[in-house]
Amino acid sequence: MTQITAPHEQISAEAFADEIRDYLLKGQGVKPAEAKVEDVYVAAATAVRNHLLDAWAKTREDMVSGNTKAVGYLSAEFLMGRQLRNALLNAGLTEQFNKAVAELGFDPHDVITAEPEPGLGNGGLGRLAACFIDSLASIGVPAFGYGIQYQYGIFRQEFDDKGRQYERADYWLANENPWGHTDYNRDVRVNFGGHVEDNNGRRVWNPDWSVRAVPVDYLVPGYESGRVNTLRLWTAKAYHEIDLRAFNRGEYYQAVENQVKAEDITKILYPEDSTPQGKSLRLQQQYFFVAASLHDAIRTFYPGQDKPDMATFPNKITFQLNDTHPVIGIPELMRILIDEYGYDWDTAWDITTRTFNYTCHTLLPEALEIWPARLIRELLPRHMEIIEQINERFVSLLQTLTDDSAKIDRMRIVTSGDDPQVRMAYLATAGGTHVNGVAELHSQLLKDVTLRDFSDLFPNKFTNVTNGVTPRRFVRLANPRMSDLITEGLGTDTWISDLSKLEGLVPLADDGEFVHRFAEVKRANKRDFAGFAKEHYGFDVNPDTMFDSMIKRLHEYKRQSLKILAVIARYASLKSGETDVNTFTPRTVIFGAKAAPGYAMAKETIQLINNVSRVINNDPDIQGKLNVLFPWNYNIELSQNLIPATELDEQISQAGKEASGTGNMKFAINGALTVGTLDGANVEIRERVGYENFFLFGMTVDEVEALYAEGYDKGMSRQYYENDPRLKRAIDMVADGTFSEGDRSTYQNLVNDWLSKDYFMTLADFGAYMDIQSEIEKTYADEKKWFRMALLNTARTGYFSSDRSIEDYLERVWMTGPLPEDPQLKAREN
Ligand code: AZC
Repeated sequence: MTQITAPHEQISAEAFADEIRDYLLKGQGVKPAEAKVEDVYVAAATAVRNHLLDAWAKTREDMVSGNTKAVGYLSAEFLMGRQLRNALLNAGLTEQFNKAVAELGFDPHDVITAEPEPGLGNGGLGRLAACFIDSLASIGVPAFGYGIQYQYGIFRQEFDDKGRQYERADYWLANENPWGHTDYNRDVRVNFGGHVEDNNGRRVWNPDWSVRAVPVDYLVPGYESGRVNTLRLWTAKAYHEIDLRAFNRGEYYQAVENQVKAEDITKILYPEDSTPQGKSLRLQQQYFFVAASLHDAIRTFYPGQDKPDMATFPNKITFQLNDTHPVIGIPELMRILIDEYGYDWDTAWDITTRTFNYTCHTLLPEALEIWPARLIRELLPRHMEIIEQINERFVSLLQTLTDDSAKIDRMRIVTSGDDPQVRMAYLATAGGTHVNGVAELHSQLLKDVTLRDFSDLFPNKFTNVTNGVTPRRFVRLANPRMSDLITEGLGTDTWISDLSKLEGLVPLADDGEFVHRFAEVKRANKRDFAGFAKEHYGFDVNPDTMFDSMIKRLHEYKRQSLKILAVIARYASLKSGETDVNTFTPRTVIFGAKAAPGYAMAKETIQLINNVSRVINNDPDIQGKLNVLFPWNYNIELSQNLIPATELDEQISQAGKEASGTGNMKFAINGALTVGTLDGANVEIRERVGYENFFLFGMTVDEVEALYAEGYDKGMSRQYYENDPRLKRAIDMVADGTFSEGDRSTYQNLVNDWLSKDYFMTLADFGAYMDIQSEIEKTYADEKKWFRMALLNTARTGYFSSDRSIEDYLERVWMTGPLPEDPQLKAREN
């Protein structure tokens, strides 16, 4: 893609300072001398936003009038992180901002950090959506991100004095939100409940209640592309705010009941990473944002038309279903086409299946959403009828393709029985054109295991798009020192929009001086992180230790417990003198992880990590050589500070469970070495960086399967405990109260699980994990070797840019045709 600099009109720092002064007065009502840093943040954000508005309008105009199919990315989560610095970078205004703010007497860093972080996502899936919309805009693809503006994002995690997690509401909208423009004039009515009637053969849905969907628009500026896309997050409002008669009777709660019911829909992000709960409200959320988005796309592409030619809809926009959360969009589009526009079933089905594609992000069966048919019928009676018909026709189709009735039964979208269930992943697979996994191994396992029957009968539906991460936020912004060094090494900064250029660093791995400077960058980043950790958490971090990080949601399959058991084992051997404190490689082990509030085992693991940290960090025998840090409330800001400082990244999930991982990509690009299993995108990272530059350990998918077949989870783990004294000692310490002030019951669930079930085979992989850690320490002792390996990780992971992922979607899934001409390029040519 053509990239040119100076995308938006360029202004001087003085002019930018004037604009900030102007917004301070007009927006905040203050002069610079009276302004608080929060005022300056709002004013500066407003100024940047205003600079993007022309390009935003132009991008929209080109999208509607152009011939390029647009992309609608439907996602219940967008984990954006703070916006200001990214907007400045992409708009080319960073320097002006720095100078202007300083001129007004403020520290640019303070202004940047005055922004609250919107946490509208749980983890990988939500962050991926945010990376993708950055890349779509940077490549210049006309696109909408569609989602929900939750009033409360992912909970704020805190730890109590026993090291237990507790959750606080994240009221991120407590103050002004200069980025989101609430567009009350473009609201959409979303209906629920009621019943369906027959009217001369036509089905008519008479809903019972409605909610007003109001869009809040966020600008998504591309990096030097001149394009500004839209992230449209819907918020729920009531049509009837207050019942005055009830109020006058003194029934204050009843008076606002409708309002509460409506606004509850977008009140809070479900804080689970995988298992669905709170079913009814969650289904309401899903339908709410998907229905609003589909209507929005129709009115955008057929402005003012009562009877649009919807056969052209799939040529105007293609909708990507980010996991199963938006899959209710399939029956909704069918309903719109049949009930609102009068199309026959076959035409409607053809349009619908050409409009949607589905990305699956999991391999855990429990994470594939399944809705009770009775719940869907209650909330969306017409949709349930349509789903039943889709199911019947699908079963008929299957009967023409196979005689295997057991297989047909397994593939039913609506299960048979007294309490039928709707399998959303199957509905998505049947109702869209393509299905993709998020890393090669994951896509293969989807075909071979999770959706095997479907891939047997519809092999062409399946494809892979390996995930990626945006180099703007996770390299250029997070790691400015390394970015400067890369630019110097390559003699250009074009790698920021074409990360494959990092390959040009490979020869520099044999340039001792360059490798030395690369190591210096890491050391400086470690010192910065030590300062950050002190300031935000009060931790004392010794930058002369190896920084070893494991940051991701807390889940048994990810195996934080493997890491903490290894730490305990190492601690025990230091205590007993088997490992010599004086020659041991000093390490700082850093965890970041939230547990779903109802996930007891995950919470117990958090408590254990915190208490291991307390005991080891305060043990004088260890002399500060081994430290465990667990900063609470892991979020995007913490990741941007920690990733550039990390030397060793832990990606140690049980093989066959992590769909892809994206943290693994961020770390490798930033020059950390990975210790990992052959799981998710680790496989591809290892292939690209070279086997010798990756610390591989543990069982493969096949070995895991073989061990299950032997009955591992029926009590075999105990053998591993009995046979490995290091493991036995570590588990015994957890059981005997070493990390619970003598209380033997605190970690009972964990210990019992390890010794009786251990479904994710932590114990079985323990030996290999300890061995690879020794090898890591040996390698680390040879600094030149380590940083040569680290540099090769950076040089060879350009593939994991989300720009590349988007290019793959364009080619394999969306097939949008040629992109519109780059407006900046055109301007320059003229
Ligand atoms: C995650 C996967 O667990 C992770 O492996 C992957 O990298 C990421 O999606 C992006 O594809 N899945 C989720 O976050 N799932 C949910 C429901 O949050």
